[in-house]
Amino acid sequence: MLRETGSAQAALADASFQELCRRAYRFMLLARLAEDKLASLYRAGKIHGGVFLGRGQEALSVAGAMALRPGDIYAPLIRDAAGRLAFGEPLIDLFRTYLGSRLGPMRGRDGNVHRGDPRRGYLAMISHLGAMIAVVNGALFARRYRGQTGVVGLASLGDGGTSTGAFHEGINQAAVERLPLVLVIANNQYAYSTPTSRQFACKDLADKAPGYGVEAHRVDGTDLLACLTCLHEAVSRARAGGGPQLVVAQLLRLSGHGEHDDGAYMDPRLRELPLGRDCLPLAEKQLLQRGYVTTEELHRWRSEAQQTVESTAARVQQEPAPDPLLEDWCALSCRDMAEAPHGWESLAPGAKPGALV
Ligand SMILES: Cc1ncc(C[n+]2csc(CCOP(=O)(O)OP(=O)(O)O)c2C)c(N)n1
Repeated sequence: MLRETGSAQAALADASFQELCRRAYRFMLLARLAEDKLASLYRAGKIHGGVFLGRGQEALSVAGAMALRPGDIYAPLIRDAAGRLAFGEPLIDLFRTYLGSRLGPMRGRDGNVHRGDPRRGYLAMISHLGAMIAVVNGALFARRYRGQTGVVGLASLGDGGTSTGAFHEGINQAAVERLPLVLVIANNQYAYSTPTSRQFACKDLADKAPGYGVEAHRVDGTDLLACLTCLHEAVSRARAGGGPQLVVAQLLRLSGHGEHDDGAYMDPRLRELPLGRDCLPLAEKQLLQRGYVTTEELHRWRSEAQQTVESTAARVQQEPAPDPLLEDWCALSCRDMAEAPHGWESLAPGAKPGALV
């Protein structure tokens, strides 16, 4: 069955919906300002790996994470900085990973986004292209075998990811096993430089859902209020035993694939369509129109978020890089990642990381 997201906040009481919108907007804003800062650090040659941004996808990203509860499973992708923050990741982890700080969750060994906190159900991504669906399924099976109920797993995906075998296997398995999986597809019109016309032949990606026997939801990914409502609905249905839910959002990637890519292949006419709108100013307009915020609050929030971003970036730039002589070189997989206290503040510079294993 296909569900269109119509009336906002139908399932949510008005006061709590207002609070949800306000919080969601602040995470979107913080993510946008932080990513703008990362882009400028990249241009200044301060970041050695690639930089992959979620500009234009913050509303969808934040809505997915905010629909979850503690104990749920969250598998974000490269465009989910906003969702990661909303799921509880400290802002400093974003900067520490990109800037290669030894105090970061990956101890400076990953240059961009493969971080997580598995003990909290926050999974580190393997690959962008559908690989995380099976991992979320596995985590949901584990909860089921332990007798834990009411847990939902949310996996993020791009339109390109839906063309892979991993997508087919993952969604099919979730459907057959009626796992509480919410699969959120950000159809941002390109998979790197490949347009959707070269990616799939169905009219809409939501059309794939009935073939697998799962419920689909379509949403305008530029509209924060619609995203919050839709994701709340999808997560609630999965939690209530409705089986996997496929959410398909229409939006546009507002940057290149990464900051190394100018996106010159993108059709400029897409920016003129509703899906080409920037969700951040649109959210501001919506919140003001509904009387959920005042102009003064918006100004204050922006300046506070900018200060937080600047001070975090400055602090991380002073932190040590990994020392090859001290590293245990467990690549990206080691017991520390799953078992050490969140963040690596506890690991004093000079201490041997392997000591925690
Ligand atoms: C198995 C695999 N093949 C190729 C890549 C390189 N790659 C990373 S992202 C990407 C495009 C993904 O497009 P889409 O799923 O639409 O997500 P978007 O980047 O648009 O958010 C590619 C080809 C990869 N990470 N993994």
